[in-house]
Parts: sequence; structure tokens; C-alpha cells
Amino acid sequence: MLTAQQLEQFQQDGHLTVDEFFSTDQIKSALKDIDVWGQETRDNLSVVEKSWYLEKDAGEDAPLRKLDDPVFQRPVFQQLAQVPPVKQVIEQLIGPDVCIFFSQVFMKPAHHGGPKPIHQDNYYFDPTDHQRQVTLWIALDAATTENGCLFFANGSHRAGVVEHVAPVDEPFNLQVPSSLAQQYEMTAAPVPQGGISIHHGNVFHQSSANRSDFPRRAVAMHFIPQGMQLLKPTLAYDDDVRFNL
Ligand SMILES: O=C(O)CCC(=O)C(=O)O
Repeated sequence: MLTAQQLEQFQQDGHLTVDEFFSTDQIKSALKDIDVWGQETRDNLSVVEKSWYLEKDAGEDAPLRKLDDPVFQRPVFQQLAQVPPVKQVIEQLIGPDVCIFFSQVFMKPAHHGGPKPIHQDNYYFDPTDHQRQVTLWIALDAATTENGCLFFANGSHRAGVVEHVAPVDEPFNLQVPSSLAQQYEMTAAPVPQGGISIHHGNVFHQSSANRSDFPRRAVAMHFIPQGMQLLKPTLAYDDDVRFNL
């Protein structure tokens, strides 16, 4: 359960870090599964999928940068989502009867993982109530400023969602226009392995490139109340599939 102080910090900053949330064994199982699933996925990508799922400008052997829907597809990630404190914490933030409508594994291989520019998740998802979408981001490796941790503009969740833009060759890479993005001070949010970062759907955030000798892998689970619709999501999410907690 989150303490009153943690809840207040989330309300104030739009995000919160909690260390030691998952056990070493739970994290190890997830990493093992990513190796197997990642290899299978990489071997079967179409040409179009390669442009979405592989690191850019990394040649023939470009590594995978993400995997979609681990919670819908892989029992190991369903088990992570079902650890009782997950439901307790998410319900403290957005109320009862919650579900995961989308999840993603984000990978930043050593020296390869590129940055993710500043964005707001609610621009992607557009749930009917922007105040009741949160993301649980689980550090499968320790996330540091060297290997690509998240950065947040503290308090930016209190403003609304702004129009995003995307590079012509990367329509999936929606981001806050740089003229606006540069007005925000971004604060690093390192997370130890097994810890979590929880963020509000409106908060401006980004992740840096991995310049280290170590990978940075994380899984993000995106929550809303059961029954809530996504009005005009900018990418295709399967609205018929939900994982209720
Ligand atoms: O892990 C990353 O690099 C980006 C994660 C992110 O933007 C998110 O979970 O909303």
C-alpha cells in the first residue's frame, strides 16, 4: 500500500518511485521470458514491423526495442500483474475495478537503446477520463541516468494534453513539439532493479539513450477503470481485450 506521503507526492509530481516492489525471482523469470519471446518475435518480423520494433540505424543485426502486450500474451507477465500489491496500489490511485488495456516491454540494449522523446501517454491512449489512467513501469534492470532511465517534468500532469508531432519515418514516435518540450525541466527518476515508477497519463516524460555497458529493460502496464473507453487513440489498441485485476 502507498503511504499518505507517497500519495501526496504522486499528486504533486505526477509520478512516484517505489523501490523493492518485486522479488529477484519474479524479475529473473520475466527477463528469461523476454529472451525467449524476443528471439521468436525478432525472427518473425515483417519488413514494416522491423521499422517499428527494431532500433533505428543499427544495421542488419539491429536489436529489438520493444515487445507489445506482454500481459495479454505471456503468463509470466500476467503473474507480475497479479501480485496483490499491484491492484492495491493502482486502486489507491484511480479507484476500484481496474484493468490493463495495454502493456509493453521497453528494451534499451547496451550502447544501442535510443532515447524516447518527451510525450504524454494520454495523447496516445485518450481515455474518457484522463485523471484515471496510470502506468506502472517495472525496472527489470536497474534504470540509471547512464543506461536510459525515465525523466519527468514534475507537476506537468496538472495541465491538459497537448498536440504531439512525429517524424515522417517514425509515425509511432509521437512527441511534444521541441519548442514546447524545451520549456520543461526534466528530472531523472532512477529505479533499482525490481522497483517501480508509477506515472499519471498526463505527465510529460521521456527516457534517455543507453550509453552504458548494461541493458535497460522495463515493462510498462497501462491501467484504467474497467469499462472505460479509449476515445480517439492515436495508435491501434485492441479495445476488446482487457486484463481485469
Ligand atoms: O521505458 C521507456 O523508455 C519509455 C517508457 C514510457 O514512456 C512509458 O512507460 O510511458
